[in-house]
Amino acid sequence: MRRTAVLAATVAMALTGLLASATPAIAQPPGSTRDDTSRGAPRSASLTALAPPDVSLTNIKAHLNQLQSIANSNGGTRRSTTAGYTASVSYVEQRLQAAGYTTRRGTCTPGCTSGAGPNLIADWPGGDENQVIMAGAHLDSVSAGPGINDNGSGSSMLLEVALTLAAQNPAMTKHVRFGWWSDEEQGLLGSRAYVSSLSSADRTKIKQYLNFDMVGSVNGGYFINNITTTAAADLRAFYTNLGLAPEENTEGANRSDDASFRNAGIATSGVAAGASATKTSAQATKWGGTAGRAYDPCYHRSCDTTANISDAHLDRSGDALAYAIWTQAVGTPNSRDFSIGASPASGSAQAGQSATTTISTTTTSGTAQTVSLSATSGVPSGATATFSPSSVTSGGSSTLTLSTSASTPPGTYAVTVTGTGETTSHATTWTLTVTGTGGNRTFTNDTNYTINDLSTINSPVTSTATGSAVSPVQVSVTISHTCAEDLRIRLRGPNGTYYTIDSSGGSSCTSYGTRTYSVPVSQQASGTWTLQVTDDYFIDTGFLDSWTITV
Ligand code: DTR
Ligand code: ZN
Ligand code: ZN
Repeated sequence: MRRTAVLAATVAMALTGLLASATPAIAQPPGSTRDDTSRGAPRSASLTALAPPDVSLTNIKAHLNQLQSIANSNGGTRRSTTAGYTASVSYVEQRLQAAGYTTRRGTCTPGCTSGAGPNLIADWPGGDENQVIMAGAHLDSVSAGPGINDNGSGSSMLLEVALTLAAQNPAMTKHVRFGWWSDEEQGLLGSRAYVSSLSSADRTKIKQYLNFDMVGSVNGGYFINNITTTAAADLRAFYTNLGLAPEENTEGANRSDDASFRNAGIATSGVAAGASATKTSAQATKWGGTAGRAYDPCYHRSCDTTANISDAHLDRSGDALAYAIWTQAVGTPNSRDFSIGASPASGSAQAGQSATTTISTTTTSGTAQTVSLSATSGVPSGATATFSPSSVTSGGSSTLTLSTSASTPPGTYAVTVTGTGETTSHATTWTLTVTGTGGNRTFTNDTNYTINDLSTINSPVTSTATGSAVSPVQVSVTISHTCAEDLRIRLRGPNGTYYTIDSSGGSSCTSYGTRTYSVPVSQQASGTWTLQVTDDYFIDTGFLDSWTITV
């Protein structure tokens, strides 16, 4: 099937009637509109909607043929640890790059099979980077065969959807990312490595992950993962509107890469046509095919070749993904809009103390609007978030103070700050690390510094303690010097403030030895603390042996 021309409709509601296409490709669920108000942030009323495209089956099959010939020239397999796998990565990567994608190879570590090739990640530039919609497929096969249905089908379909998005280049509201996973057949290892490589803030930005594994089974069915959830809503609506009565993917539950994302708290769904389980007679009645036979009789076998594909299932899976992406991430950006950000983007506080960041807003289109600020998720227990002021005119900024309590559990928290404006709302993430009171907060410089007459030495230590210094800080100094009264000792904090902790002068000399000081301070704990020792008088000399500070 070829792609149809891009349809632009000025009013979203008009789409339903327009799309009475002869092919099953552009199905519009009954009563749906292009406005996703029901799923989250409201959009402006005057959207120019763009029809989801009919993804080319011919092109998907051309990619499948490429993967088949890659297997043929590499011992009949595309297993993650083989040249057939890396050649598959190169093929997909090269097509994506030519289309304008930003691609990245992600090393399959930690936890992957030794020698496994990389994951491939592709970002389509544009859309709100804080709202990432992801789709993925594993690109590796088992060693027994070329893996054309499992999972050349999902990989090729995903590639063609990505290329169609690039060719159409529509305005994007959300950011779209695609992933081709390594080492799935060894235990979902590539996708797990990818998810664990993300910071918690970046994980939080992924609002949904859709998985495509075995989407062209010759005797297939129409299965959707987590079919009753919000993440499945568009895929389900697409198949339901074709009258295909999709079912839950029970056979594939927790057996593909969506599990890696779901385990990290990300909403997931996906499409599958089935593996080695048997088609029931009820399914054969409603979907066609042969009851009592496996969905894919060549599952994990050498006969999983280009002959082992159902075109109808393959075709519909691509159109279903395009439908989901276009519904959720394509549209004309709001004509009156703002953006929001946190600077710094991360901070830390010891339990019981507070941290601050500046939340700034910018008018990105149209006139400025009132934006009220709130911390909508991620605030740790025992902590409170306060905005000063609590509402700004876009262009303005506010100070967010997060006050923790002694009972706040140590950990890293992705605090979502939502700005609710007049036409729309946007969120940003501030990553807050709460440290326990018990971590290492004591640092020592053991280097000897010779103290000459009428001169000054500086001995630094680097503190890695987080949050504010606990006042008074404790300082212990060991000096070998025959006249402590000669010495003036100062402590310099990371922010440059000097504290005099011992003054010179006196009528007689005592030897210094080890002395301790409690120094009231008001500044951060981390950074360079410097002990400065000045010898103000002649005759006696010595050396600074070591000093220790507890912040
Ligand atoms: N990821 C498949 C695992 C799997 C098993 N049954 C199903 C059903 C539908 C989709 C996937 C699966 C594999 O790679 O072997
Ligand atoms: Zn698979
Ligand atoms: Zn498999």
